[in-house]
Amino acid sequence: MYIVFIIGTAGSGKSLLTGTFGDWLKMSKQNVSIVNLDPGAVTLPYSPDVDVRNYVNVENLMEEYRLGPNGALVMAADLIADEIEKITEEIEELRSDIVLVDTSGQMELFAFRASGPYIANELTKETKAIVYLFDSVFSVNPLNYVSNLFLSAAVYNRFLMPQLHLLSKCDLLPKQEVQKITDWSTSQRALETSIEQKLEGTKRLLSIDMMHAIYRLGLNFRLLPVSAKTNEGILNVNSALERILTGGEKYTY
Ligand SMILES: Nc1nc2c(ncn2[C@@H]2O[C@H](COP(=O)(O)OP(=O)(O)O)[C@@H](O)[C@H]2O)c(=O)[nH]1
Ligand SMILES: [Mg+2]
Repeated sequence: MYIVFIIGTAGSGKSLLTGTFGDWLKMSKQNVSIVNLDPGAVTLPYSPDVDVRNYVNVENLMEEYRLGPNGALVMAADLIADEIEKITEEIEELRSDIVLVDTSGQMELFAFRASGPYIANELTKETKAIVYLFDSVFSVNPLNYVSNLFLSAAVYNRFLMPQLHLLSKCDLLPKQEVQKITDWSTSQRALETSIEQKLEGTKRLLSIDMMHAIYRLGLNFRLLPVSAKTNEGILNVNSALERILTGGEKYTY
């Protein structure tokens, strides 16, 4: 069994990609299950096989502890850790070959609290990977793009799992814009040129410095464009994931 955590900033398309990719894997005759780890999800674009909302209820927490929605979400994120054995049992009973895990809408609840990496590590002892989403529309600006690179590096440092980086919602940008952003991910020169064209003043200096730091630290990597609306790029995403998880084999024979 392989476990894939989908992570990205709020609204970057985690839930929809979880659903779309799950459907795509099913159509490819792969034995896939979906886990919802977002206690704050109101509606989901898929029906989860395991749902953390059956274990923690944000509305009850708000009432019981007189918390606002944010406080309750933080508390819920930590309470999931106490239920990890039961959730793991539920996942193992599914006997799937690949499990997609949709994480909290607000990324920091999963990535930047103690409970997130604990949950990720304890959730079965199977082989795991992270899919990190760069929102296309947000990433058009080179300063946003480099900022997001640092965020993805922070996620990597927190989980220390193989990480695949996707440019999500690529259907929302013209083809040449998508190409430009993916070029930034493989060519420092391309990124530098765009920073010089699009930014000035402090933003330009900051972006250049951050870009140099990224290349010095080896944090750069290839971004794969994907759309959960049109399915564009899904095949590439799957091939890259297979390479990471299985060395290029299918999950289910
Ligand atoms: N056009 C387009 N919209 C998307 C795509 N993926 C997600 N969305 C929309 O973006 C919004 C946020 O998506 P969601 O999956 O809930 O993001 P999450 O907060 O990361 O789980 C929703 O309105 C989705 O319908 C995509 O690939 N293309
Ligand atoms: Mg979501």
